[in-house]
Amino acid sequence: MIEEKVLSSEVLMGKEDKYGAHNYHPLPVVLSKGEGAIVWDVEGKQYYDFLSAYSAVNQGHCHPRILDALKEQADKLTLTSRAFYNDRLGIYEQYMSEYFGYDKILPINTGVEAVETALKLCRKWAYVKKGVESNKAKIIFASGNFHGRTLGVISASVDPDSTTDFGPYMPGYQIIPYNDLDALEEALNDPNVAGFIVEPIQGEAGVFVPHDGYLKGASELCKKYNALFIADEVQTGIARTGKLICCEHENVRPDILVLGKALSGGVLPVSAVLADDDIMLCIKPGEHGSTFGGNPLACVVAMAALDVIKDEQLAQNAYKLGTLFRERMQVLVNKSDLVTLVRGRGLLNAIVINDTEESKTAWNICIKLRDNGLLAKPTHGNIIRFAPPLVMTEEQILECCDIIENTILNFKQ
Ligand code: IF1
Repeated sequence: MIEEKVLSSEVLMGKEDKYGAHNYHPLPVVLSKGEGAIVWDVEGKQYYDFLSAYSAVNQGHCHPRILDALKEQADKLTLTSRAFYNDRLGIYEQYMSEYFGYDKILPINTGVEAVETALKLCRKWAYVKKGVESNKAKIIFASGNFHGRTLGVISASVDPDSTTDFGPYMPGYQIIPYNDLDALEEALNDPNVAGFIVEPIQGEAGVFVPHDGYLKGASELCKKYNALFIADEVQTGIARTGKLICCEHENVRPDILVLGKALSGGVLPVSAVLADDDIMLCIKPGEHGSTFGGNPLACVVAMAALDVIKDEQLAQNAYKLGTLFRERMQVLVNKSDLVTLVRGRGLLNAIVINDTEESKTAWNICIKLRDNGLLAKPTHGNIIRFAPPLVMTEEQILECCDIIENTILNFKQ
């Protein structure tokens, strides 16, 4: 056990550099405490968290109701494996079925595991129900997607950082342009197509919001061609965009719904795939699973996390504060040559910096934002994503708008 004396940010970053894989390039800040929308570094400086662990702490850091649920269950039973039943899973499954309006849930752990589960379920449905010839099932993806880091999903990526030197790739995939219903209809016109998976807003790609009607159109085209519409709501779900799930903005009900991240309020990995019986029951006992999937700890944490979403009306808050935030950012766009546009829904937003993807401008702006007490990080080069916890108050979001505006207006390379 390493002695618990307080180590400086420099020492701790040095340890990560020396002993940790170099698969990240974090902003140079070392966090040690979080509460609500605020985090503190090891030197005690406080920041507004405008990334929310990529939308995993929608309920705010260390939400007391979620932690209480975790602590109470941790003293009883944490993991049984699915070799046996446990006294939390059935209750959780009913809770999720009623909360999201699907017959069944397949509980899993990380977002990418849930995406992989959805892809397997979609293929299984294609063979068992649609009658696609064995090993001929095709799944359509949107270019610019981010569904996680496994070989199964990077095989659908067009981002060289995700794909270079990780081949060979998964067969049976087709990648079409995002936000293009003609391209989708052309791809769907193939009897081997099992389904289409899409992020209702492409988060990592730079918070790309598709045109109004895209999700509705995509869902209707999938129905027309007897293919499954799969929504990857790992990042856009759980109230992040101002609705419980982002598809609700267009009254779309995905055939398969994929959830993760804030499903646990950022307390531990909990993800889920939801579908109705005619799809979900295509997978039989022994055909899919995971050691931790549906563990009692995850069940109670997720129910508490979703209770918080509902009881604190976080979707409504995200909708209201997101509108306010984009209005303030639009003022900044009009004032500053450095920011060319703002886009997003609810509290999933981004600004585009007026420089090349390869430039360090967005990164350097995030360093200044850090110095001014707000943590954010560029996604793809010149785009800065702003995704604070949904528990923010109006006063806090206005203070953060001031921080962003002052940083941008006083920014010098
Ligand atoms: C990292 C990105 C965001 C996701 C969507 C599935 C997953 C993710 C729409 C997989 C995960 C995370 C992964 C994390 C950073 C973050 C991320 F920058 F990588 F792309 F949010 F945009 N579907 N996104 O956004 O979920 O397996 O990670 O639980 O890899 O650093 P996971």
